[in-house]
Amino acid sequence: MRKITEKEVILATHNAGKVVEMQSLLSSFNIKVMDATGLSEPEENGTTFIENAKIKALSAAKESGKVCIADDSGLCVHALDNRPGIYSARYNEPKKNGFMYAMSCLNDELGDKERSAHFSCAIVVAWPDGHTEEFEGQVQGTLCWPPKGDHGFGYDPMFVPNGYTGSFAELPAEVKNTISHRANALQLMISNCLK
Ligand code: ITT
Repeated sequence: MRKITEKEVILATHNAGKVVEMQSLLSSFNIKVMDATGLSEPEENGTTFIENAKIKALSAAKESGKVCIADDSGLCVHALDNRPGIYSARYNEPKKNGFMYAMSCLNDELGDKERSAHFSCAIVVAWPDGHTEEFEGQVQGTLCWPPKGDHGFGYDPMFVPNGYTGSFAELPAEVKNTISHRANALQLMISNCLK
């Protein structure tokens, strides 16, 4: 497993919610964490979270010449064969119509089917020479309706993690950053590549 020995890394994401969480999770390490401003957004044409995270991390590493960390994540609803999954950012075009609309469509599609779901996150570290390290994390929960809370981002207001009564958008950021799919994947990356 290759370690990150460089003093700077780039978070290869254009999602502001992910940047906030990843910066917080990496804040205790002696590395400068930079955002992806100015870097292009490659087409995410992979078929898994890992493949898409690899596409984003490698594209950013080659373009910037620096170590890059990418996240590909999404909500997998069990009664819908794990959809929207890797298509979560494109499900009913939340970037155009807003996440309230996407969540409402998801709730309608689910109807009275069973409401268990998980978030999945792939974290890929890529170096400019093409080397990559790959990690995955998940968190299990249930979808609620109506959505509740105003923290976090994306589908957080309708996701209640197992063992809690509040949604990810109601729980304090410190709690989400301890139990989330992203926290689990990043902790694996930290143990293997930073410590
Ligand atoms: P980048 O590709 O630039 O990182 P993106 O938003 O397009 O940004 P993805 O392709 O990985 O990222 O899509 C992830 C989708 O899943 C997106 O719609 C998120 O809102 C949603 N998602 C991922 N993690 C989430 C979380 O912790 N809470 C709520 N929604 C989440």
